[in-house]
Amino acid sequence: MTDESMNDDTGAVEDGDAVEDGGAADESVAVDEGGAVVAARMPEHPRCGFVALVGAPNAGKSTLLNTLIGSKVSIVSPKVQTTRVRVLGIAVEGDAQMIFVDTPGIFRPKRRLDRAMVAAAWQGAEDADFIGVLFDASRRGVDEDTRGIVARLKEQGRQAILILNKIDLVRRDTLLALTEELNRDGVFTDTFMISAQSGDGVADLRRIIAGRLPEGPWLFPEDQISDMPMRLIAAEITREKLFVQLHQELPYAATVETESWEEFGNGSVKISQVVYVQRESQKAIVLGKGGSRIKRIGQAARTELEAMLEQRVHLMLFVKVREDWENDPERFAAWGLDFKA
Ligand SMILES: Nc1nc2c(ncn2[C@@H]2O[C@H](COP(=O)(O)OP(=O)(O)OP(=O)(O)O)[C@@H](O)[C@H]2O)c(=O)[nH]1
Ligand SMILES: [Mg+2]
Repeated sequence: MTDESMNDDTGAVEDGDAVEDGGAADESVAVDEGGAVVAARMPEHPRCGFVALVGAPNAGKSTLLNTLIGSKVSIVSPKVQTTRVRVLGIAVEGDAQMIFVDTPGIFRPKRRLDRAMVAAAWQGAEDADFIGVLFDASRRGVDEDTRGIVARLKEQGRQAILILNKIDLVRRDTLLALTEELNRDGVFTDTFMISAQSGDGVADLRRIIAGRLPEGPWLFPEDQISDMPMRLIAAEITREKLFVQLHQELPYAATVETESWEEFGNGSVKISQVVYVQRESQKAIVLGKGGSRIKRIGQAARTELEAMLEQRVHLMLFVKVREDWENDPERFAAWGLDFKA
């Protein structure tokens, strides 16, 4: 069965053990009955809220999330449809705890996975106290996907702020024309012009958002920056390296899952992950000559994981063919996506 095919070229050995629970690395939050965080610093008049970042694919939502919280929690790539799941990034500004929700790009879905991603993005917006719509200002004009987002917000009677991103790439007069065009529907209360990459304008954006969140207790400890379990973050990091190092269509045919997570007494950790592809030919591409490609991907992922976890990481990557992973309910469940969306 191609399903079970293992790759030995990577130098990785499977230990054959049952999948370990990576729970040791998962963050948990202590909450009292009212749902508020206990034993954390809490200002006298706390404010707290969910801020959804939505927009067309590639607008820079994940880059902005990372810049807003000052740490990388969401993966970024030059390709569209990088983000597949809803990612939370948490930051404190003054008395306010801002819980930013990075969402998959919103576009016209074709495949089942696309539908689930777009549904997750809208769910993120619906649950939020505050919505920021990102637009890549370096595009030639306003695209259909962004028009659709603005129209739907208008239909729902929801207000949002407009965030024109990538201003490092455009001239000022273009920005003014875009601002005018996108504000015609009266959906946006404010327009911000930023560069998520350089950080230009991001501090102002943060301050304004913090000031507008509703009063309420903080929901996470002050130093927590995400709610994503480490196993998932680790898989996402490897997927980012796949996206960046493999070109053409292949990235969309691949997905990564963390199978086991084993902490050792000497402070190191062994993480085993499976890269699922849809065909044997794709497996060969991911492996590269003599396993050289997967090795480079693994090295890049390990370097980033070590910096993030501040411990030594042994990363084992296996490549398996699973023809229909895109339509496998189990994969969707692992990402928190709705299979029936
Ligand atoms: N020049 C420039 N590039 C940016 C900026 N913000 C993001 N990018 C680049 O735009 C590309 C897409 O960024 P992402 O953050 O992955 O975009 P996204 O909206 O999360 O994309 P999806 O998850 O696919 O919907 C990456 O190559 C980023 O480096 C910016 O302010 N300036
Ligand atoms: Mg993204």
